[in-house]
Amino acid sequence: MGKAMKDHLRFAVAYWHSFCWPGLDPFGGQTFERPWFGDDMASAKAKADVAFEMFQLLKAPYYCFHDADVRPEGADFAENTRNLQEIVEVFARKQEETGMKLLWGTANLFGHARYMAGAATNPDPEVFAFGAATIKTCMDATHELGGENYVLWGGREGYETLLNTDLAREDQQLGRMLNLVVEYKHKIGFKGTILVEPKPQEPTKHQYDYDVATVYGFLKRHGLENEVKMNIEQGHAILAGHSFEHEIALAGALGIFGSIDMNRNDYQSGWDTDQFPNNVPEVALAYYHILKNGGFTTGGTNFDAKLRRQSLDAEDLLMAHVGGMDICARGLKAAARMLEEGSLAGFVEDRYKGWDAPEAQAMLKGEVSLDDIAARVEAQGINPKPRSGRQEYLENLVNRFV
Ligand code: GLO
Ligand code: NI
Ligand code: NI
Ligand code: NI
Repeated sequence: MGKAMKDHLRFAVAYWHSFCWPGLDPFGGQTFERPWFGDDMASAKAKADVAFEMFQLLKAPYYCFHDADVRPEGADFAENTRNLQEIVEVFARKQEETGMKLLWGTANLFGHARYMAGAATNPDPEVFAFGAATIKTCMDATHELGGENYVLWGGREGYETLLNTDLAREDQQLGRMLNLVVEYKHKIGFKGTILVEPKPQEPTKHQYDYDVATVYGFLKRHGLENEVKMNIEQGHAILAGHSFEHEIALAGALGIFGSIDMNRNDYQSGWDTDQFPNNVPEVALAYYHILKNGGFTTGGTNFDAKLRRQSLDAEDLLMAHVGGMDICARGLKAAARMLEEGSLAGFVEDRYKGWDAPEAQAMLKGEVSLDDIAARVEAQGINPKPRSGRQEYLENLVNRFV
């Protein structure tokens, strides 16, 4: 593989699940007690101390955060901005001291009640404005901290019922918001990548950024396909009825692969369970497609994973990340060995043979019509024999490398 393992994995710790998640679910409240929980500036700073201490223990090179994870909630936009700025100064100092880097920043446009009906797609233009202003502040913070990407997960951009929803209008609003983000990125000279994170449902019944294919159509519609890439999450791929590697491979094929949110939804999950990864063959297939696509350029492996409600001990948080890193390292090694061994490339080459021929190229390039093709098939007596696919052999291959 050349580079050291961790340079390929580019691990990041997610601030929200690690240091803010209190162990609640829709049926019960907080189960965790942490000394740094609290909604004032002193708690936010205590949280930053413990977060950077853990980042260093893990030797994770990166972290990621939402504004609302790291600063106390202010009474208005101006106070939010001041609070965030105070924390950005703390983070800048800590990055300097520890060598930790920011993989990406993002705005939480889903937690506060004002975003109950969405942010960019909210029917109220003042919510759109408040959301846009908040994104600006978070992009400034990300830029100041040398963030390598900026992420937009469409928190509540979706609908609860079509009967009160104007789909065309909401698509236009969402497209305008993303264009504002891209325009601002260029204005301030932010060199990082803008990433959209698809998810099919939860918290809304239907999320607009459903999956990679849907978001690609959206980007094309709004002229953004060369400006925006994807942050792909394992659990979201499963909820959309795909596999993680499907979403990664498709983004690679469309030229919009960016980064991953690593976690695990297993076959029983009906919602985003955000477990830490625990299945090496699955992880190996994901990294196989990432490596095949050239590896991470600006993205990385962000653990968007949280402790189970019963994991009361803070030590579990450290162990969960250690275990997750181990699973990813094993998956990456297996993926690299699959690529090195090379038999898959041979199978693929074999499977598509024949397309180099001039007649085949003419079909692909649109130089011949259906009439021309039919005439040639008849004249040459073309009558293809079935080709062997070796599915069973191929799908077992990964298990020989894990
Ligand atoms: C929720 C998402 C969420 C995002 C985060 C960063 O399901 O996975 O955690 O990753 O808001 O954009
Ligand atoms: Ni995520
Ligand atoms: Ni998620
Ligand atoms: Ni999450």
